[in-house]
Amino acid sequence: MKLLQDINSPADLRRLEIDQLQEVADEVREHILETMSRVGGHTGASLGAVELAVALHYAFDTPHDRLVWDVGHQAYAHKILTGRRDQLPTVKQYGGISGFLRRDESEFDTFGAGHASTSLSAALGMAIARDRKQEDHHVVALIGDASLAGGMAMEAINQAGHLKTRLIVVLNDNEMSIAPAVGALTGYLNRIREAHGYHRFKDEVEETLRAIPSVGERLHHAAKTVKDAIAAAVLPGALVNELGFKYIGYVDGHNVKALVRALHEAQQIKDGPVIVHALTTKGKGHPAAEKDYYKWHATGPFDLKTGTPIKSPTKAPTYTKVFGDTLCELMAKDEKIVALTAAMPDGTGVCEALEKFPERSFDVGIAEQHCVTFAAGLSVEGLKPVCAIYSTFLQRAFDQLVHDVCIQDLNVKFCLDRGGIAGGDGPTHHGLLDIAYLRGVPNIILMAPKDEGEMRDMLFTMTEHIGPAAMRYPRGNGIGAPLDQPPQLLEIGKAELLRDGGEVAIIAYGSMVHPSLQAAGNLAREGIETTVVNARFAKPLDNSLLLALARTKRVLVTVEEAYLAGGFGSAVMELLEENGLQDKIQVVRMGVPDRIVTHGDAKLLLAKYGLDADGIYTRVKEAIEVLDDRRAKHHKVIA
Ligand SMILES: Cc1ncc(C[n+]2csc(CCOP(=O)(O)OP(=O)(O)O)c2C)c(N)n1
Repeated sequence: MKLLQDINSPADLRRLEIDQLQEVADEVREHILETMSRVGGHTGASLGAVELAVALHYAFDTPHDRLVWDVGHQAYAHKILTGRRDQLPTVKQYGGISGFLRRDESEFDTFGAGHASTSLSAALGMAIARDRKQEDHHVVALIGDASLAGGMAMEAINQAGHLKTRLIVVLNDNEMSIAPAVGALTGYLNRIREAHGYHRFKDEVEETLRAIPSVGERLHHAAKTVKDAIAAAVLPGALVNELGFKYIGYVDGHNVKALVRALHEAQQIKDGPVIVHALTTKGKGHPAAEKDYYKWHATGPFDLKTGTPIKSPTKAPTYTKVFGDTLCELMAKDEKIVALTAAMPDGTGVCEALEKFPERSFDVGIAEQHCVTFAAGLSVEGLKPVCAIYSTFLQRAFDQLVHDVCIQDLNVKFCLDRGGIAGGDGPTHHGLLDIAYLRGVPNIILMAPKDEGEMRDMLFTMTEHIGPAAMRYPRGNGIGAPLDQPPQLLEIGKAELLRDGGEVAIIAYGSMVHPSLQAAGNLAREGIETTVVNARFAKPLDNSLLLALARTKRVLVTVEEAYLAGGFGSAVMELLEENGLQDKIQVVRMGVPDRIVTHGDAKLLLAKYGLDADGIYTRVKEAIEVLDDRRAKHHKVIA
């Protein structure tokens, strides 16, 4: 690290000569590669945006000029250049720096991110605010080609073009989402890339014509009209100009000098928005990453030389994998099932269905809202769409879920991966709200399996049920449940009594069932019996079992990997209140309190909120102590 060691802020970078920037970029790339090989992270995405980060911080007076990153997963170089170089090894870890952008982490993170396609709207808002306050800084948004196709980004382009606001959009075009980018916009951007040949041809023709003595200039002029017609057909002007954007491009996104030049050019455009189109390669700088950039979007630790992943010992399959396999198993038997993902084929396990059943599997791109209403359309015509969307990303499509699916009681299934604490990805990616945001919607049924084996049963049950249904399951590995039985049909709204006895009943939902059983086992070893129920459904609840327990036990402990407000425990309390039992029984609700949960190892975070066997054990013991105290006081009074 010759230059980088002295760069502690973009101001240091800006003191360098432009000719030194490529060296800085190389050092940044090396630092990212070396660090990611040890700790893992969004390696490929960040390697592709190194020169962009260097050029942006060089050409703009950040943080005075506002730089807004879309998603933020590709911003490691930005972090390195803005004072977080030495903290990079802590990325995504508890107490370390975020894997995305956070306003409270750095003044250079002008807008928090994690979900895609937000940067243009936020940047446009900042630009309008600047104009209102009569200030004079630049506002720059950097967005990937897949995120540009997201609905919000399109809506922002529409407004920016209409308002003619001074705004600079830098397009980081690598032809990739996490998976290969899909959709018509991708085709359009490809056409621009393909126009590379046209650019060269155009320059060559111009030179040749000019070179003809005496008539050269005239011929050149005549050819211009023809050339413009070709340009309008091939180049981005047709779309971009009509939407009110100026276009600069395309630029080699790994040539810092060329990028700086293009950004300086963009700074001159004061009368409206401009788009700088940079072509980049995901995973740039590591042969393995450049070759297999799909897998390298994000990585775990890897061998720095070969790029081979350093694998942890094999564990039980992930919920995602079991979901993907079971979905294919069911699709083979039921031709009406359609598999849908919104740009997360691998993340959700839908990749297998896309391969095996390409005619009825769809990756709709970063378009969760569209995905849900598209599914509603499919279901109106008698198909059974299964939307596999992370819990956190389904938040985007809440109105579609209510307005298009549930009000019409349509047969759409929602499979919510990462339902619970997502771990290193942090606050923007935890799926802690789905129970609360889904529970109040009429017609939908909600379920969560206790393990990956029961997940198979639930997926089958959902596809057989007529009407909207959602299943949530956690990130990561299952518990090693047997997977060899054909999926069984479950009775809707029926819980499973796993253990009976004592004065306390633990009612656990989904991922919390096994820790509850462990806690009950530990209590039993001390001679304390507890009842454990696998709730299976948050809606409808198993009213008869829950009410019977409320009448016979002294304490109900509800446990869920979700926000307490509006969650599963709230549903149980509502049931008790509706049946006049609220004063009859003590309820202890365990879950995540009303605060933002940071990033870090999921196990550690769960333990922090008492959502593991030890935490449940402790809460039950506390509840029993309260009971004993009360009993002792009661006896004293009687004596
Ligand atoms: C609303 C939403 N859906 C899905 C994702 C998951 N996701 C993170 S990065 C990414 C791909 C982004 O592609 P692009 O914008 O082209 O950037 P690149 O990674 O190629 O640099 C996706 C789908 C997300 N962050 N937000």
